[in-house]
Amino acid sequence: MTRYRLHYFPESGNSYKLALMLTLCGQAFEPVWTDFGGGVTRTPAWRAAVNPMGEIPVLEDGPERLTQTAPILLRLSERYGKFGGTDEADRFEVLRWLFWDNHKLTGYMATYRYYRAFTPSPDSVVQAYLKRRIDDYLGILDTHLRDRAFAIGDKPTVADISMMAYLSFPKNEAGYDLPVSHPSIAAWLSRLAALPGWQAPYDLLPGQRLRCYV
Ligand SMILES: N[C@@H](CCC(=O)N[C@@H](CS)C(=O)NCC(=O)O)C(=O)O
Repeated sequence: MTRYRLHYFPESGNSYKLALMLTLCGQAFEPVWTDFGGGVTRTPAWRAAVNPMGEIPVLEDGPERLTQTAPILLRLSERYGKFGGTDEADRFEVLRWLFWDNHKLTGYMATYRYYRAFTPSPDSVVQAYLKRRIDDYLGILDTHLRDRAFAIGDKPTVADISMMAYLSFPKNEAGYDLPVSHPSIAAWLSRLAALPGWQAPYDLLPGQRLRCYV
């Protein structure tokens, strides 16, 4: 029996962050598919029983129920001595990029992709607004990665795992052809995908999928 149970849905890049981190640390987890599309995370019963913040993912770590991917990634990094950087300056950078990812890259990419691919009739003005934001963030990341192998120096950290998640889904969903539009990001994704044990999102997160409209 594994100590970890991951409440997830397959399209959730935030769930993929934790599934990938556990896998890269050689840890098994029990997947707990959640009917996000059916609205279960909005119900008072689910919020009372699983996560009062109403969000996926939730990681059960033995008797504890953990939410928010950034602190969970940091806990796992410390526990397994992996992907944490080497010194205090690295750790500051890891936090800096994790905060940026949660607020900007993941925050907008998750919203944009969901709206574009998994919403029946997206409003074109709203979609264009979200795309302008995400274009800016992808540009920032591409520039940062132009002269470094990973987000912080020459070794992968949890900041890479966090930032790569939403960029690792099939390209029709967000609509970016990254090798063409953001070559430094595409090269960085290839380096991460070469890590021993790496798996693609839908391989790590099985089960019933949301209807995709693109
Ligand atoms: N900062 C959170 C974000 C979690 C999140 O936004 N999850 C999405 C699914 S991937 C969600 O449950 N959204 C529900 C909502 O925004 O109402 C984390 O890192 O865990």
